[in-house]
Amino acid sequence: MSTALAFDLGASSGRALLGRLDDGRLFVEELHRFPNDPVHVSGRLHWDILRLYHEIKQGLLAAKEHLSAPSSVAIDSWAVDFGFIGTDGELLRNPYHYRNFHSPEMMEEVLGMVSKSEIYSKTGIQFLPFNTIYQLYSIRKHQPELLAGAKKLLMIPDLLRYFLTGEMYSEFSNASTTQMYNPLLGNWDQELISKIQLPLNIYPPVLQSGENAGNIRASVIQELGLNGMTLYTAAEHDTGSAAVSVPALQNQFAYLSCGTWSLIGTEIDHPMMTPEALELNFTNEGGACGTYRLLKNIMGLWILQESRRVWANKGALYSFPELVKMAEEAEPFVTVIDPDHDLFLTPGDMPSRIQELAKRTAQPVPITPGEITRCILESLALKYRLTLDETERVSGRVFDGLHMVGGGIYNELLCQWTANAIGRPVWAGPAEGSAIGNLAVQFIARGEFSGMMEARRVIRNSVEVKEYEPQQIQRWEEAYQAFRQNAGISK
Ligand code: LFR
Repeated sequence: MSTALAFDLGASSGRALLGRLDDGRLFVEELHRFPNDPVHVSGRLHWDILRLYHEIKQGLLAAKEHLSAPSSVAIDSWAVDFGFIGTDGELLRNPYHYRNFHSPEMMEEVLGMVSKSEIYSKTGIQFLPFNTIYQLYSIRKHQPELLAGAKKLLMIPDLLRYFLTGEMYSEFSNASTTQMYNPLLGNWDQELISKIQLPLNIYPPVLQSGENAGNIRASVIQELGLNGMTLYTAAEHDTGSAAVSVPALQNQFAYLSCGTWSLIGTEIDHPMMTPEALELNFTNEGGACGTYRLLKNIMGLWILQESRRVWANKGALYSFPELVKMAEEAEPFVTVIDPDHDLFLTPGDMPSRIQELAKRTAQPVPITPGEITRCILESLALKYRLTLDETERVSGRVFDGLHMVGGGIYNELLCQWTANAIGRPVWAGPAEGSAIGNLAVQFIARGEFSGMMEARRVIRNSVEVKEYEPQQIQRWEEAYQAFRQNAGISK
């Protein structure tokens, strides 16, 4: 029996999925699910990394007890964040959350030292103020003692792997999101790193996805009573794993990985670092099997998750399905916002921020949770339309529909509105995209899939893919034109 274990850590929860290959189909079973609650300490937002490691151990224990115990394991997580290892091999400080937000000035300062076009020509990565490079620059400026004590920098999955194996490696898909990795050199860009006076020697060797990343330490094997298990690198950036899971049968397709973030784009073989891609701030993140993701980040369901949290704190706890139902009943196309407005990046009172933006753009102010949820979901669907059009422009491709993967597909209204907004079908599934992609990479590494094509064929045969046909196309086209005006989107 061929089984593998995937740990997929998202911004609000993590999960361990056991995948079993049987007769050309992939069977998936969730063994463990746990919250991932960031913690505010002294005004800073941290990931609770030791708790996450504890949960990984719980997942390993559950897998060990399983009838078909896995022989390999891999970890993926969100990108850009990291921890430092000191000279004694210990973790220095708890890693910061990228929404801790080291302020946009850090990116501006770095761009004063190296031009945007130079950084882009070296990395191909979109400019987001929380990219590792700007976080590191901020640490150099404000906490130089921390950087001085750092022997190695490990991204979140690297760090968890290190706790398990004692070996320090980085991985291509996640390393690319630092905006310090040069895909043309196939390595960290030392010239860029030295131009902004960051340390040169703290970046570990970069493995590709699907490489052997070491054995679990004897002490961990003993503690958990494990039989040996090989640790592989997945596409350790969750979006990279999600892309592997897209059950597309042709090789030029558009996808939307829909969760806390919405990542929309297409898979390409070589980074496209063109002036147009730079102007539209498209990224070329590294992927599995040497692929790249030409895509853009859209703020995503984060705005709704935070709104829900704020309402709950005020004593009104709604489930997501309740919010979606209220949105469906609210009046259509009253107010739209640009979900990517800076106002929405940091945690906080999203309903008030939406109301503030509505006022600033002279639109009716949504009041009720139904009105606010409707505003968020319509605005997201319309932003997907804009970004899909841009993806076609930058890639020179034409897409006849959009694949949606990730937990966001449980929101059927959003799937339908996305189909309406793009005027093309949406194919939704799988929901556990990142974990399934993580498993697929392990099976590729083990030679049980010949490559991505076969992985996608098997996934297509194994998961439900729901098709949404576009409706009310004319109405949504008009709404799209109004969105571009009202949300202040000129291009
Ligand atoms: C999605 C994701 C995005 C990345 C953001 C921050 O989970 O990994 O791809 O831009 O989180 O790391």
